Amino acid sequence: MTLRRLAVAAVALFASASCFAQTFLWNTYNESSFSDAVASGNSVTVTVAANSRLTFFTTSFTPIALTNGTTKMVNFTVASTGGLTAADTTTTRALYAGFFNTASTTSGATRFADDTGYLLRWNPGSTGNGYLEYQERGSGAVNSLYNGYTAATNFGVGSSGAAVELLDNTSYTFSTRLVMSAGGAFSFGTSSNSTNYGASISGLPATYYGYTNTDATPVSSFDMFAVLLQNTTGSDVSFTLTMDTATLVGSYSAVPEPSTYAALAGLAALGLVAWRRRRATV
Ligand SMILES: [Ca+2]
Ligand SMILES: [Ca+2]
Repeated sequence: MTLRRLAVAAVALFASASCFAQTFLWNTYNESSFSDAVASGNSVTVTVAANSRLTFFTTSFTPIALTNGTTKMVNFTVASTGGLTAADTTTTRALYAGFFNTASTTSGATRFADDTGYLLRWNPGSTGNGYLEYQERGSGAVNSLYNGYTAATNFGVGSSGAAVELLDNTSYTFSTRLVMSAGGAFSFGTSSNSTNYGASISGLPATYYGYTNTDATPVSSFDMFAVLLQNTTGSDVSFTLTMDTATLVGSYSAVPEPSTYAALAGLAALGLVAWRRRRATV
């Protein structure tokens, strides 16, 4: 390899570092205690004990800061060997996902108490037809991402709102659109159509598209992403969450290890210096 090619390759490697360095560190909370750094990577699987709820969350990414007039997409896929089908339709909801602001407290046994944000819930419904709803969490709430919210509001689904229950052993891809209007109001999407929805779920017989009304007093920065699974069965279940990196790039990026950047920057600098010296002597 010529020195020039080495320099070009080094620069390209450095430029792409923020794209491939999507290393999420995952933690769990079982409503009584935290387990930190239980898994890492874009696709992870955890065990949810029988008749329990597990919160599965990460803070290892550059915060999503929604300035006025911006939209951010976050996509992820979930599957569970149990806990989704025939969930308790009167007192519990099977699957939740949320975007939160940690108030810069991300460790300790009461770290959730000061968190704010939004929680989406796939509600299995009382008639067998599930739907998406959301709630806003206020600060000073109890130390659980399951509690401490405003009343739930159904997502608007227009005329395309037919939905069914989520099933066990099936992969569902959630696509979420976080919108901050020019005037500073937050919403999940602006319409239930396929291009402006706030949340869609594919994997159902028909893709679900929904959106929320605007929140004029929004949470505008999110530094924690969480998924909660309610295992309503009497057996432990396996739950897998996969982040869609293709969509995360450009929305927000995980933070590479500082040593990675330092090494790549050093390699790029050395390559450029060598190339310039070689050119100067030709
Ligand atoms: Ca906190
Ligand atoms: Ca609000």
